[in-house]
Amino acid sequence: MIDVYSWPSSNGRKIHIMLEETGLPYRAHPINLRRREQFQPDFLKISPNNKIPAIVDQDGPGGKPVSIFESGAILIYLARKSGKLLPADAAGESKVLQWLFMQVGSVGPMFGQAGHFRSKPEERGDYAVKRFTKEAERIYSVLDRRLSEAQYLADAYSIADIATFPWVQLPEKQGQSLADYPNVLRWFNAIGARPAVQRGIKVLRAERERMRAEEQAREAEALAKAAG
Ligand SMILES: N[C@@H](CCC(=O)N[C@@H](CS)C(=O)NCC(=O)O)C(=O)O
Repeated sequence: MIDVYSWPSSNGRKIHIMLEETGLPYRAHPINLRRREQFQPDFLKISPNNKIPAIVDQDGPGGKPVSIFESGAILIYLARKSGKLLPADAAGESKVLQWLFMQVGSVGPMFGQAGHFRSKPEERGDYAVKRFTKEAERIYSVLDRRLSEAQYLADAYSIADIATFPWVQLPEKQGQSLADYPNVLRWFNAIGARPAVQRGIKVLRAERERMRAEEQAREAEALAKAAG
């Protein structure tokens, strides 16, 4: 059994999709980022960078529990454990890892910064908005060029596609439109149509909605009290 400590954000969804694709048995535990649960001491023990996702495989190497943080490392671990979505030959593996590392090193951080600065430009500055929007545009073009010559980021559907897909779900946050990247759009639709992906993007969503509703109710109660 694999315990996954996560939230339905872009980085969390990669692991939820991977678990659904591989069929490995898992239990999902919400780490509510809005409530800053990523800073709880118990979570820190398995995720030293205080970020989701993290997993504990109760049946790790040698039959012993093992905890893993960093989504790229988790994807590689789950691929090796299941024997799926990462080729065993060195050339095939290297191709997948190149696009996987491009996601964790470029797509995630740059799209994240673009979304962050664009969400409050008046407060966060025009220079940063321009810089990260331009970088997001450049990265979308790199992906589009690659996907104009291949169906998937590597030779076949792999953990590189799973890592990248959730980051392309809200291009408007980075000031982009998939209409401008037809090959990314074709790839995005093909991956989004996979039943395991559809199941994966729903993981922990109900918990997030329930927690949001609770927060809103608490805020409404506090406002009503303050109003007398
Ligand atoms: N490099 C990390 C990034 C993980 C990450 O940024 N997670 C976000 C959610 S998508 C998070 O936990 N944010 C909470 C925080 O920064 O306090 C990975 O790929 O796992």
